[in-house]
Amino acid sequence: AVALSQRIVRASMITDPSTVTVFDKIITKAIPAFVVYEDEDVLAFHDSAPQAPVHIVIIPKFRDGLTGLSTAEERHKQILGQLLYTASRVAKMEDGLRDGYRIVINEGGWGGQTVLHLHLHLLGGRFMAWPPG
Ligand code: D5M
Repeated sequence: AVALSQRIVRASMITDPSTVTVFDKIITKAIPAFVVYEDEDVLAFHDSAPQAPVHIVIIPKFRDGLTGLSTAEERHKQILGQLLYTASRVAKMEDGLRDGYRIVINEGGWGGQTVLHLHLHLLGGRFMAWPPG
């Protein structure tokens, strides 16, 4: 019951998809982040509320309507591939992920999404239980 109420609180944090999110501020360096990888298209940085010993967020630098996975369109196929490929590359750089890791995309209220800018979670450094919470 506690977990469900937390989820509902998280779901209610989702607001207007046209708004600037905290990730825009990280992209423009208006707020600091521990960046582990960056190129023209994607940015990877430490999650500020880590759920595992290694917890990295990977985002497209240009949101282009991708508030989440549910708004993906044909034109997004390349960036979607780049995000997963980046996860694979970043995972290789992280000692704590040598024994495996988990990729998560939280989508929508019941998926536990709080930031309306598509992002992958790269988690590891401990055994990742299944099913997830
Ligand atoms: O994941 C959104 C994630 O974004 C959540 O795990 C916290 C993280 N977050 C939020 N603000 C920051 C800053 N400023 N730096 C680093 N990480 C941040 P979701 O899947 O939408 O719940």
